Amino acid sequence: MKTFNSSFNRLLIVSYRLPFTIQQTDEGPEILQNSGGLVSAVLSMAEQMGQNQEKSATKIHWVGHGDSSLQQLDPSALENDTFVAHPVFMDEAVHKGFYEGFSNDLIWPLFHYFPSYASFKEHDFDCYRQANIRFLEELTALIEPGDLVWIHDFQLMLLPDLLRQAMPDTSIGYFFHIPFPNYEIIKLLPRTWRQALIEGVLGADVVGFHTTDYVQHFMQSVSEVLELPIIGQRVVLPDRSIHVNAFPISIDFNKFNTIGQDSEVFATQQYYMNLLRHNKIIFSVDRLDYTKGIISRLQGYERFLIQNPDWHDKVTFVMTVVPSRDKISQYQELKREIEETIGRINGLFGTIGWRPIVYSYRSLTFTELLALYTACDIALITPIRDGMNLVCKEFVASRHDLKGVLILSELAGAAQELRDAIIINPTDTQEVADAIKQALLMPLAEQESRLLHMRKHLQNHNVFRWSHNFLTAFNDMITNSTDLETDLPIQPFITAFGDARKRLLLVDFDGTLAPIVNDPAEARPSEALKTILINLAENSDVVVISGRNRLFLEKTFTDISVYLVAEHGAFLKKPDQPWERLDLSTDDWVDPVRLTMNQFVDRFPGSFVEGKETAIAWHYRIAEGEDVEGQAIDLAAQLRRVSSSIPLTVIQGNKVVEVKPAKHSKGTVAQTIAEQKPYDFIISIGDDTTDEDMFRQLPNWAYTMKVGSGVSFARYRLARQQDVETLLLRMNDVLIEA
Ligand code: GDG
Repeated sequence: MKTFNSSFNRLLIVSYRLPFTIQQTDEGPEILQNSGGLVSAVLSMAEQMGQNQEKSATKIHWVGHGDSSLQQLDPSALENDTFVAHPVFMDEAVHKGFYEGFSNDLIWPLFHYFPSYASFKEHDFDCYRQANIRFLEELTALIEPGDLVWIHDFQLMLLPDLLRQAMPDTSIGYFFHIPFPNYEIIKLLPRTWRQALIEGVLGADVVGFHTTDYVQHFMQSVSEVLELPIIGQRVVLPDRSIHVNAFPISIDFNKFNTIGQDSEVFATQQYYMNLLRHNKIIFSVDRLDYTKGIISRLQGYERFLIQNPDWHDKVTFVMTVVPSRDKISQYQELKREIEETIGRINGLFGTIGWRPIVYSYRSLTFTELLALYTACDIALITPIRDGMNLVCKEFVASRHDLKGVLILSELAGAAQELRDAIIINPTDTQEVADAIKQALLMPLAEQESRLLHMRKHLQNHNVFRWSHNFLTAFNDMITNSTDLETDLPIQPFITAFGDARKRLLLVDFDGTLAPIVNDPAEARPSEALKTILINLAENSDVVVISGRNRLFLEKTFTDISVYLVAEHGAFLKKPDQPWERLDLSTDDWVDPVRLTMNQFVDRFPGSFVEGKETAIAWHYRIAEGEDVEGQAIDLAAQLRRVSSSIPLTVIQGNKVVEVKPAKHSKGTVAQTIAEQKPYDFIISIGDDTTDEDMFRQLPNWAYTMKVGSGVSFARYRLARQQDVETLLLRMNDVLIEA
């Protein structure tokens, strides 16, 4: 594995928020670094990247939104030993539409599966784009060759592609901190927005999510929205590919483990326990948000109190809600509902000496937070949806005493890792009530064993591992960027090919041997590929199997000793022999089909009809007009109704609708050829729908390969047309070595 510092010069982090607060001191303003997980992770990355470098080179540049007060500051005030802050300023109105509007009122609710809270405003999307462009302007002034730019979160989904367009050689990473929802949710976005957001993210070289579910959802959207091929963890573009994977974020385990034992934390913890008369403590802390499941948590606790009167006066729920966005009516309403519910529960069950819920609406100091993590008997973390949730990980890490129980919602990303928590569904009030009771009664030995498992996991999967894995994915991408994009097990395949005695290669032409071009007459295989085919044909039977007519194929493959199959199997030409016509059907169907197709030529300028000897095709690759794709489907439907004395096949291919007699297909001819000799190695490669007949009709041990995306009968996949050449080259090399 390459080391980080061999690949990158400086690290530039871009996130909506700068992780600093500015404090006025006697010496003037000073930046104070926040101590969040991202900052710790980034600091460790900087250390890894800059082991042998001058200190100034290892400083991390952090680009984030700055409010206008920062504009007055001297730039030197925005730098400390580790960081240089680069505030991005923008017009207040743009910021409002970008942050409060598109980010918080659309993406946040939608991506957390609250579509009814989402507000779709064109103006906000416009502001979102403008704000992303403002970030771009700041970045382009900053970037130097060799820098690694790591962009964070849902506020900056357009930025990776904007940066790729502006500075194509930049190394760009992107990490998404909230859930990526399934395609049914993404589909709610207007087409142009969803396309822009997904294309935006794909500007990066490496894209990270918290869980494999989010990765799958993203990949599904990539394939539905942009129809791009996906091979394993890569999205394949014509000129590069993007590595997409799960990198579950975590915490600085040692920090929480150590501070959990700090004397000030201990004193505060004892103070709380005394105040609460050594009752059992249930603790929760969340930002005020509808995704956090605060109301259903309260309902679960209420149900527990109703069903377990013997626990009254013996348990206290310490619920802290951290103020957030409470100027917005939806959040004000949520706050009111939370406070009413708490008031009702306390009124119903409380006594002069016992408050069932101790509620505060404020932020805790770090010491208070740690004191509550270590004082509580139960951490009750029940979001309705959460990208990861770090609070539950921090609770586990701070429990060096191996006491306490974590109750965790299955809808938090963290539930995929912390399997030894009591996992609940937060909307199931009874399940929450039962989990509270189970936790209160849990024997110490079981608490200890569950915590030990979870702590061991977090010790290994800490925030440093997260950033390390992300950077490693980067290095691997760069090292392997010219690799073949395929899911084929290459080594066994090459060995099988080299060892075979009788080999058959069946290869489609357009989109397989030759790239797709606007004018079909211009399609050509590269000279390098022709040479490979000439070499391969010396030791194997190579068949070019196409829908093209005889003349075109013969002209394209003059002097190459390959078999040619024209018009989807209607004609066969063996090396050095004349053409054989395999299809002898009547042609009473041609005229009505041509007539219908000509009507479409009139409607869509640029499209044309190609008449072959046994087939007829309408090509619309460069056709102009509305919804050509939809109209092509209509044409195919009309053509299926044409009456004829023989059965016909209507093929909807890559920008072409074609009609031919049903009797012959690439499948029938491939099967006939495959049965003529005792082949012990067969490979067939194709990209189009007609190649599916071939994949279906060849023996199931044959290596069938689909080029590009889409459903297929093929066993394997090659991502791009260029991969065909790379694969054939490797096959050729093994024969030369032998
Ligand atoms: C996004 C995703 C994902 C909370 N209250 C207080 C306080 N905190 C600290 C906690 C923790 C952090 O804030 C909250 O962690 P989350 O995991 O909820 O993270 P967010 O940044 O809100 O949200 C989330 C995360 O990104 C990371 O990718 O896990 O799913 O929504 O560190 O300790 N800290 C103090 N007082 C408080 O009252 N001092």
